[in-house]
Amino acid sequence: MRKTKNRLKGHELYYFASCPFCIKVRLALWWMEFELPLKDILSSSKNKEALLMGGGKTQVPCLRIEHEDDDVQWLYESDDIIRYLKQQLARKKALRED
Ligand SMILES: N[C@@H](CCC(=O)N[C@@H](CS)C(=O)NCC(=O)O)C(=O)O
Repeated sequence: MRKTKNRLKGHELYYFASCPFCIKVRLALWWMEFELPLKDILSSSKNKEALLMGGGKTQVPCLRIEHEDDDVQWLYESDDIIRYLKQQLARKKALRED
């Protein structure tokens, strides 16, 4: 297994282990070598409550994104999350090449 290199600050992934859409997103995270806190909503009612209160529904996967202006975004839909992660990876690569 490759070593995790890219720490995603201000991001959390709400998920549960057997959810296929969550597995898809976690695989993408692994491929992109991103590291971020994982919030299991089945093993923790506190995590489930935070997702419901913040995002408005308990659907997973959901990526909580804390923007630099402290605005918080709750991004649902595995395809949208993966698209966002790809953008972040491209951004990080561009910054490294500067
Ligand atoms: N289209 C969504 C489907 C996500 C989905 O169906 N998640 C299920 C778990 S596998 C879920 O959270 N269901 C419970 C709910 O919607 O509250 C995606 O691609 O992320």
